Parts: sequence; C-alpha cells; structure tokens
Amino acid sequence: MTINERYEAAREAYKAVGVNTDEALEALKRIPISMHCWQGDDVIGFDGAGGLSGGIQTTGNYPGRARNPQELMNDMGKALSLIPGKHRINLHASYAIFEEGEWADRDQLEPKHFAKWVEFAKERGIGIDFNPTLFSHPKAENATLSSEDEEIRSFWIRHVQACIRISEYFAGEQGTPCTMNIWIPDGFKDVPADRTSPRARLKDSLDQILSMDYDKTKVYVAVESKVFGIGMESCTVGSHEFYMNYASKNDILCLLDSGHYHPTEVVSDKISSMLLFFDKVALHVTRPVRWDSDHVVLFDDETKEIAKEIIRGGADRILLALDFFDASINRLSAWIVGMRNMQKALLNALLLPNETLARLQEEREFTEQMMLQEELKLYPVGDVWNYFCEINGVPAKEDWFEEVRSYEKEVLLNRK
Ligand code: RNT
Ligand code: ZN
Repeated sequence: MTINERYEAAREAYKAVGVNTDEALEALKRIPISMHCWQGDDVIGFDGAGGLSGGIQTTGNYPGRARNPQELMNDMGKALSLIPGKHRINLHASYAIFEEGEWADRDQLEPKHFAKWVEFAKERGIGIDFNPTLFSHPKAENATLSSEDEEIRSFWIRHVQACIRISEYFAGEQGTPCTMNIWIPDGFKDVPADRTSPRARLKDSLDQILSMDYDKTKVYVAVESKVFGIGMESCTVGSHEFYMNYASKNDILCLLDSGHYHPTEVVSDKISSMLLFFDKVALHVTRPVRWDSDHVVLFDDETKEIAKEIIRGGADRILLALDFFDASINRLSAWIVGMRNMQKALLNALLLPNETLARLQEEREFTEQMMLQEELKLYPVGDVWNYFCEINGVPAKEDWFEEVRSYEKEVLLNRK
C-alpha cells in the first residue's frame, strides 16, 4: 500500500470517531516550533566568553560539533529541511557573530551582531526567538541579576536590556513577534541563610530592565524558573513562585521548562491554569531523565500530554520551543528526532475526538472515557504522519536518516 492509500484508510478510521484528518493536517502545518540553535554546538556559542557554566551540562563527544556560525547555520538548515512545516529558530546572545578582530562584551551587544542570523531566517521566511545569556561568562561565576555585587548586577541588567533591543530588531526584520526568555542560573549549593535578599535583588533587576521603553507587541518577555541546577541544589533564586508572581504582576510571560520541576510534577498539568491567568504561555519542551538532563524529546507520554494541552488550550496561545542538548549522538539527528516527535505529539492530539472526550467527562462517564482514550492510542496516527511528511515535501518514516548519514560522512566527520 502506498502512503496515499494508507492515508485514505486512516481518514476513514478517524472519520468513524468524528475526527477530520484533513483539518488536523492543516492545523498541524500552522504550529511553528522554535528550534534551539544550542543543540548544534553543545551550548558553547561564538563569543568565546567562557565554557558552559550555570549548572547545566552536555555530556558526550560525538564527532561533528559545529564550531563556527557557518557550520551551525549549515547544520540547522539541513535539519530544518528534513522537518515538515515552517518553524522558527531560537538563539542565545552568546551566538553573536563578530567581524574579524571585533568583539563585544554581553552588555555591548547590538543588532548588527545578529545580522547574519536575520539573513539566515529571511532566506527561509522564518521567525527568530531570543535569549539573553547569563551564564558561561566570567561575570556569571557567582550570581547575575541577583548578585550582591552592584557592578555585576548592573552589567547583567544592561545585557538583558541590550537583548530586548536585539529582540525588537528581530521582530521588525522578520515581521513576527520575538519571544525573549530570561533564565538565570543564580542559586545556592547549600542551605542559604537569607533567601529574601537575592530574590529582592532579582525583582529589582527585572524592574529596572522592564522600565525601558520597548514595543510589547513585538517582544514577548518571558521568565523561566527552575527548581535546582548542578551546584545550585538547595535553592534557586528564580523559583517558580517567584517568576509566576512576578510575571503576573508585571504583565510579562512565564516560560515552563518540562525539566524544571520536581520529578513527579508535570508541565502538562500546569498549562490550563496558566492560560486562565495569562494571555500566552511559553514552553521549553525537553526530557528530564532522573534530573534536568535535557535529553532529546521522545514521542512519550508526557510529550503527548503536553501536546494535548496545547491543542485543547489553543495552539496560538502557546509559544512553543524545544530545549535539549545531547552531545553523545549525531546533533542533526537529535534536532530532527526531537522536532518531529513534538509534531507527532501535536498530530496525535489533533486526531483525538476532543469534544467527545470532554463531553464524557462532563457526563462523568469515566468508564467509557477511559476505554475510548485507550483504544484511540492504537489508531493509525503514523499513516497520517507519513502523509503529512509527504505533502510537505520531506521524507516520511525513517527515510530522512540516510540524508543525515551522508551529511555526517561528507561534512561532519571532516570537522577535526
Ligand atoms: C537551563 C534552562 C535554559 C537553558 C537554555 C540554554 O536549565 O533550561 O533554558 O537550557 O537557555
Ligand atoms: Zn529551558
């Protein structure tokens, strides 16, 4: 049977439970996922400011890491060409691109340092999201926006403000709003004696940052909380309560990273609550394995559950990005598997008879609800997925992998 014939059969199967597969495919095509540049080079960046720090870690030394802007762009371009649909790219400030002999510290970054990224995105007609980089830098050794050292704190305030300007530039050039997400590593390895002062300083820093004039319709500022980091096990200054309250009082957004909560706490259960109080919510989908390990996103239960909440809550209210960095496998494959899995999870959610299931819940018909949810798990979502790949001009099934293999042979393995 061809992919088309299989799709026709799947369409009938879904129709019988009240699901229109053509509509699902149209909807899926309209959901952009922001692909994080930092998977391609193990979160190293180009500004040479310092090795990876801040309590996050990549492990592995699979050959072929991108070592400069051109290599990273080539790799991202290749990966994007094997992912169906139109997406976005997510950059960090440490990926500034300098001219020969030029360098600027983080607080001096300007839009021109990102002009080559704009070119890259324009060629593909895609949007750009951005992140100030408050780690991997000598001034981030102890603390950043919560620092007791006023000089250091104001350095990072200036950095984030510079990033807001750059985000405005991206939004203006690409004609689509830029989500600018602030994450800081500040915290304590051991039991602190004063949890309030650092948090009060972080609050003041954010106030100072946001006091600048910027176009809120172009830049969506978000704050990303965390429960712990390596070396910051006992207390993180930017905790969930801190940022949720801050964001809600100051009319900015929260970003929920699926690796940043207690092991049995899930982001899928948080989205609906956030959407009742915020216009939008930003996500970093990742896969924590026993800790915030940032493994590649799989087509697993929590990813599927997150996708259901995105579809049921309204995909246009979710700023969806991925955040993982695995240096132990082919980095293009990591991107492609993660991006395609996120899309498969979204498709899976779009192919559910969501209204029927919700009605069963309202009628407290939990027996039938469970039965139907379970039966639907073996419906032919894969046949619909393969057809989606085909009509979007990318290889279906595992057929994309050959291209990654030859790219590895021809390009990656020559990077010594
Ligand atoms: C770290 C956060 C943060 C980073 C990226 C590189 O725990 O998840 O989002 O992973 O900004
Ligand atoms: Zn994150």
